Amino acid sequence: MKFSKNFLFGAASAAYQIEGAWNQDGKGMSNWDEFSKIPEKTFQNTNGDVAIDHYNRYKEDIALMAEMGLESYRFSISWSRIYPQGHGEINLKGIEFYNNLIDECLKYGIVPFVTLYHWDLPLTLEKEGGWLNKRTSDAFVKYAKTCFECFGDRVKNFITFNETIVFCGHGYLSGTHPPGIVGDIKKYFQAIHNVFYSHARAVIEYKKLNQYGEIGISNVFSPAFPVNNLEDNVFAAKHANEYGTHWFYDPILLGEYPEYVINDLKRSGNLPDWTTEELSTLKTAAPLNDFMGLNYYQPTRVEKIIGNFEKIEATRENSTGSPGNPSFDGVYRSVKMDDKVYTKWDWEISPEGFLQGLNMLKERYGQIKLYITENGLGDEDPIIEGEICDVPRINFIKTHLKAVKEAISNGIHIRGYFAWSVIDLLSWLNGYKKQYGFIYVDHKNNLERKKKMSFYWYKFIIESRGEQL
Ligand code: BGP
Repeated sequence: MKFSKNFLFGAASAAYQIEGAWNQDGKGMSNWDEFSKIPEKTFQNTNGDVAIDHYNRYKEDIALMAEMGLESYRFSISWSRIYPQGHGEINLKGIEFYNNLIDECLKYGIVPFVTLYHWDLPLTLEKEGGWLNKRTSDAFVKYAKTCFECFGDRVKNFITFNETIVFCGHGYLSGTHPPGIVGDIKKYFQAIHNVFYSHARAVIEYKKLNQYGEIGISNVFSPAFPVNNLEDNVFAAKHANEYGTHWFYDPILLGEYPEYVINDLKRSGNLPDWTTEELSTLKTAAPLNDFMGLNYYQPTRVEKIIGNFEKIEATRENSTGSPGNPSFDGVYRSVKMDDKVYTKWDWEISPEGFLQGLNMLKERYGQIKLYITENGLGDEDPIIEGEICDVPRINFIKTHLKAVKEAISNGIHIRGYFAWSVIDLLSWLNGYKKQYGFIYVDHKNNLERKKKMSFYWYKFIIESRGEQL
């Protein structure tokens, strides 16, 4: 089977991780511009001040993407380039940059797939309470409308938010992303709700403009499975899916939060402070949502915690997605299993879990349009005689694309696949050491770009529409 002509083969990035130029052309400070400078917050104190300087080298990068035959490029807009203070004055230089970037994509027939919020919040807004302040929602809607109005003639695919569970979880539970708050469950749920309300409002505004494009959101997709069939562990997996999946998918796709979690939050006093207007806005927006973006890296294997649960202090090292942590409510823990395969950063490699999870989604939400908006292998790529031989990445993407193929033949509606990442970039908590790209960036040699083995492989897969996977 070949992937149909409608299926988009893409690759992704995010502004803070590639652009650099943190204070160029009128850009305001973002929360990450500040947070990454706090000693020990990031791996070897790396930050995105320069990143891979994509802001100044985008033409070269897009030309490489075109050479690879990329059909779509998912990138994010840095809010503080458009509104340096979050709201207020617009920065025309910021608009100009993204206009140029979009036009450069279109020059080669690359479909721009635009994320509005990939974690870099204007610092002024963070200081005013960030996602806990409902005025941030107003500012987001204004920013989103500006992007629709300025870019929507050429951009037909918008993603509002990237991975709400990650920036809220890291921001309010583990404290390893801005605003660096630790263990505040109430704030965690409040921030999530404010984000989803903002998403819903942006979707409604987008549809009013009749731009005949599509809008959705990208969520982490990490389906939970019990480590064995013991009743306790089966329960743990159900609990984990309610909190980690349904809480994030139901409000978008069904327009309401899952009862199971609501009941728990009522008991524990952690229910967000929401209004009936906000809840009805979620309901109104749900059917207007065009697609769901899934960021899949690994499943979660869980077991129930029996007896007392020892809280472990969150550190950068134990907050980077590897198993071993207890859930915030002490109900279950994620487990590294002997019979599974893991990356160097202890992320499980499981195309089977991907397929199984996709079937679970279909069961709960029916036929929805999906894009895989992130999937890829973080590795330290071997360099042999000057060539970047990232064979493990080829195998990773190959097996996951095969799972996508199988899912499509099972009637799951997947319209595109975006590898993370198009080019090596800054990992939020793992610096430049953890590589994901098809294109290598030489940090010892003026950030020179070099094609990896996977570059040629992906080019071939796109050309042959995955027939030989
Ligand atoms: C996702 C983010 C990306 C990217 C990716 C890889 O959660 O949306 O921005 O960072 O994960 O993560 P890491 O760099 O931690 O391996």
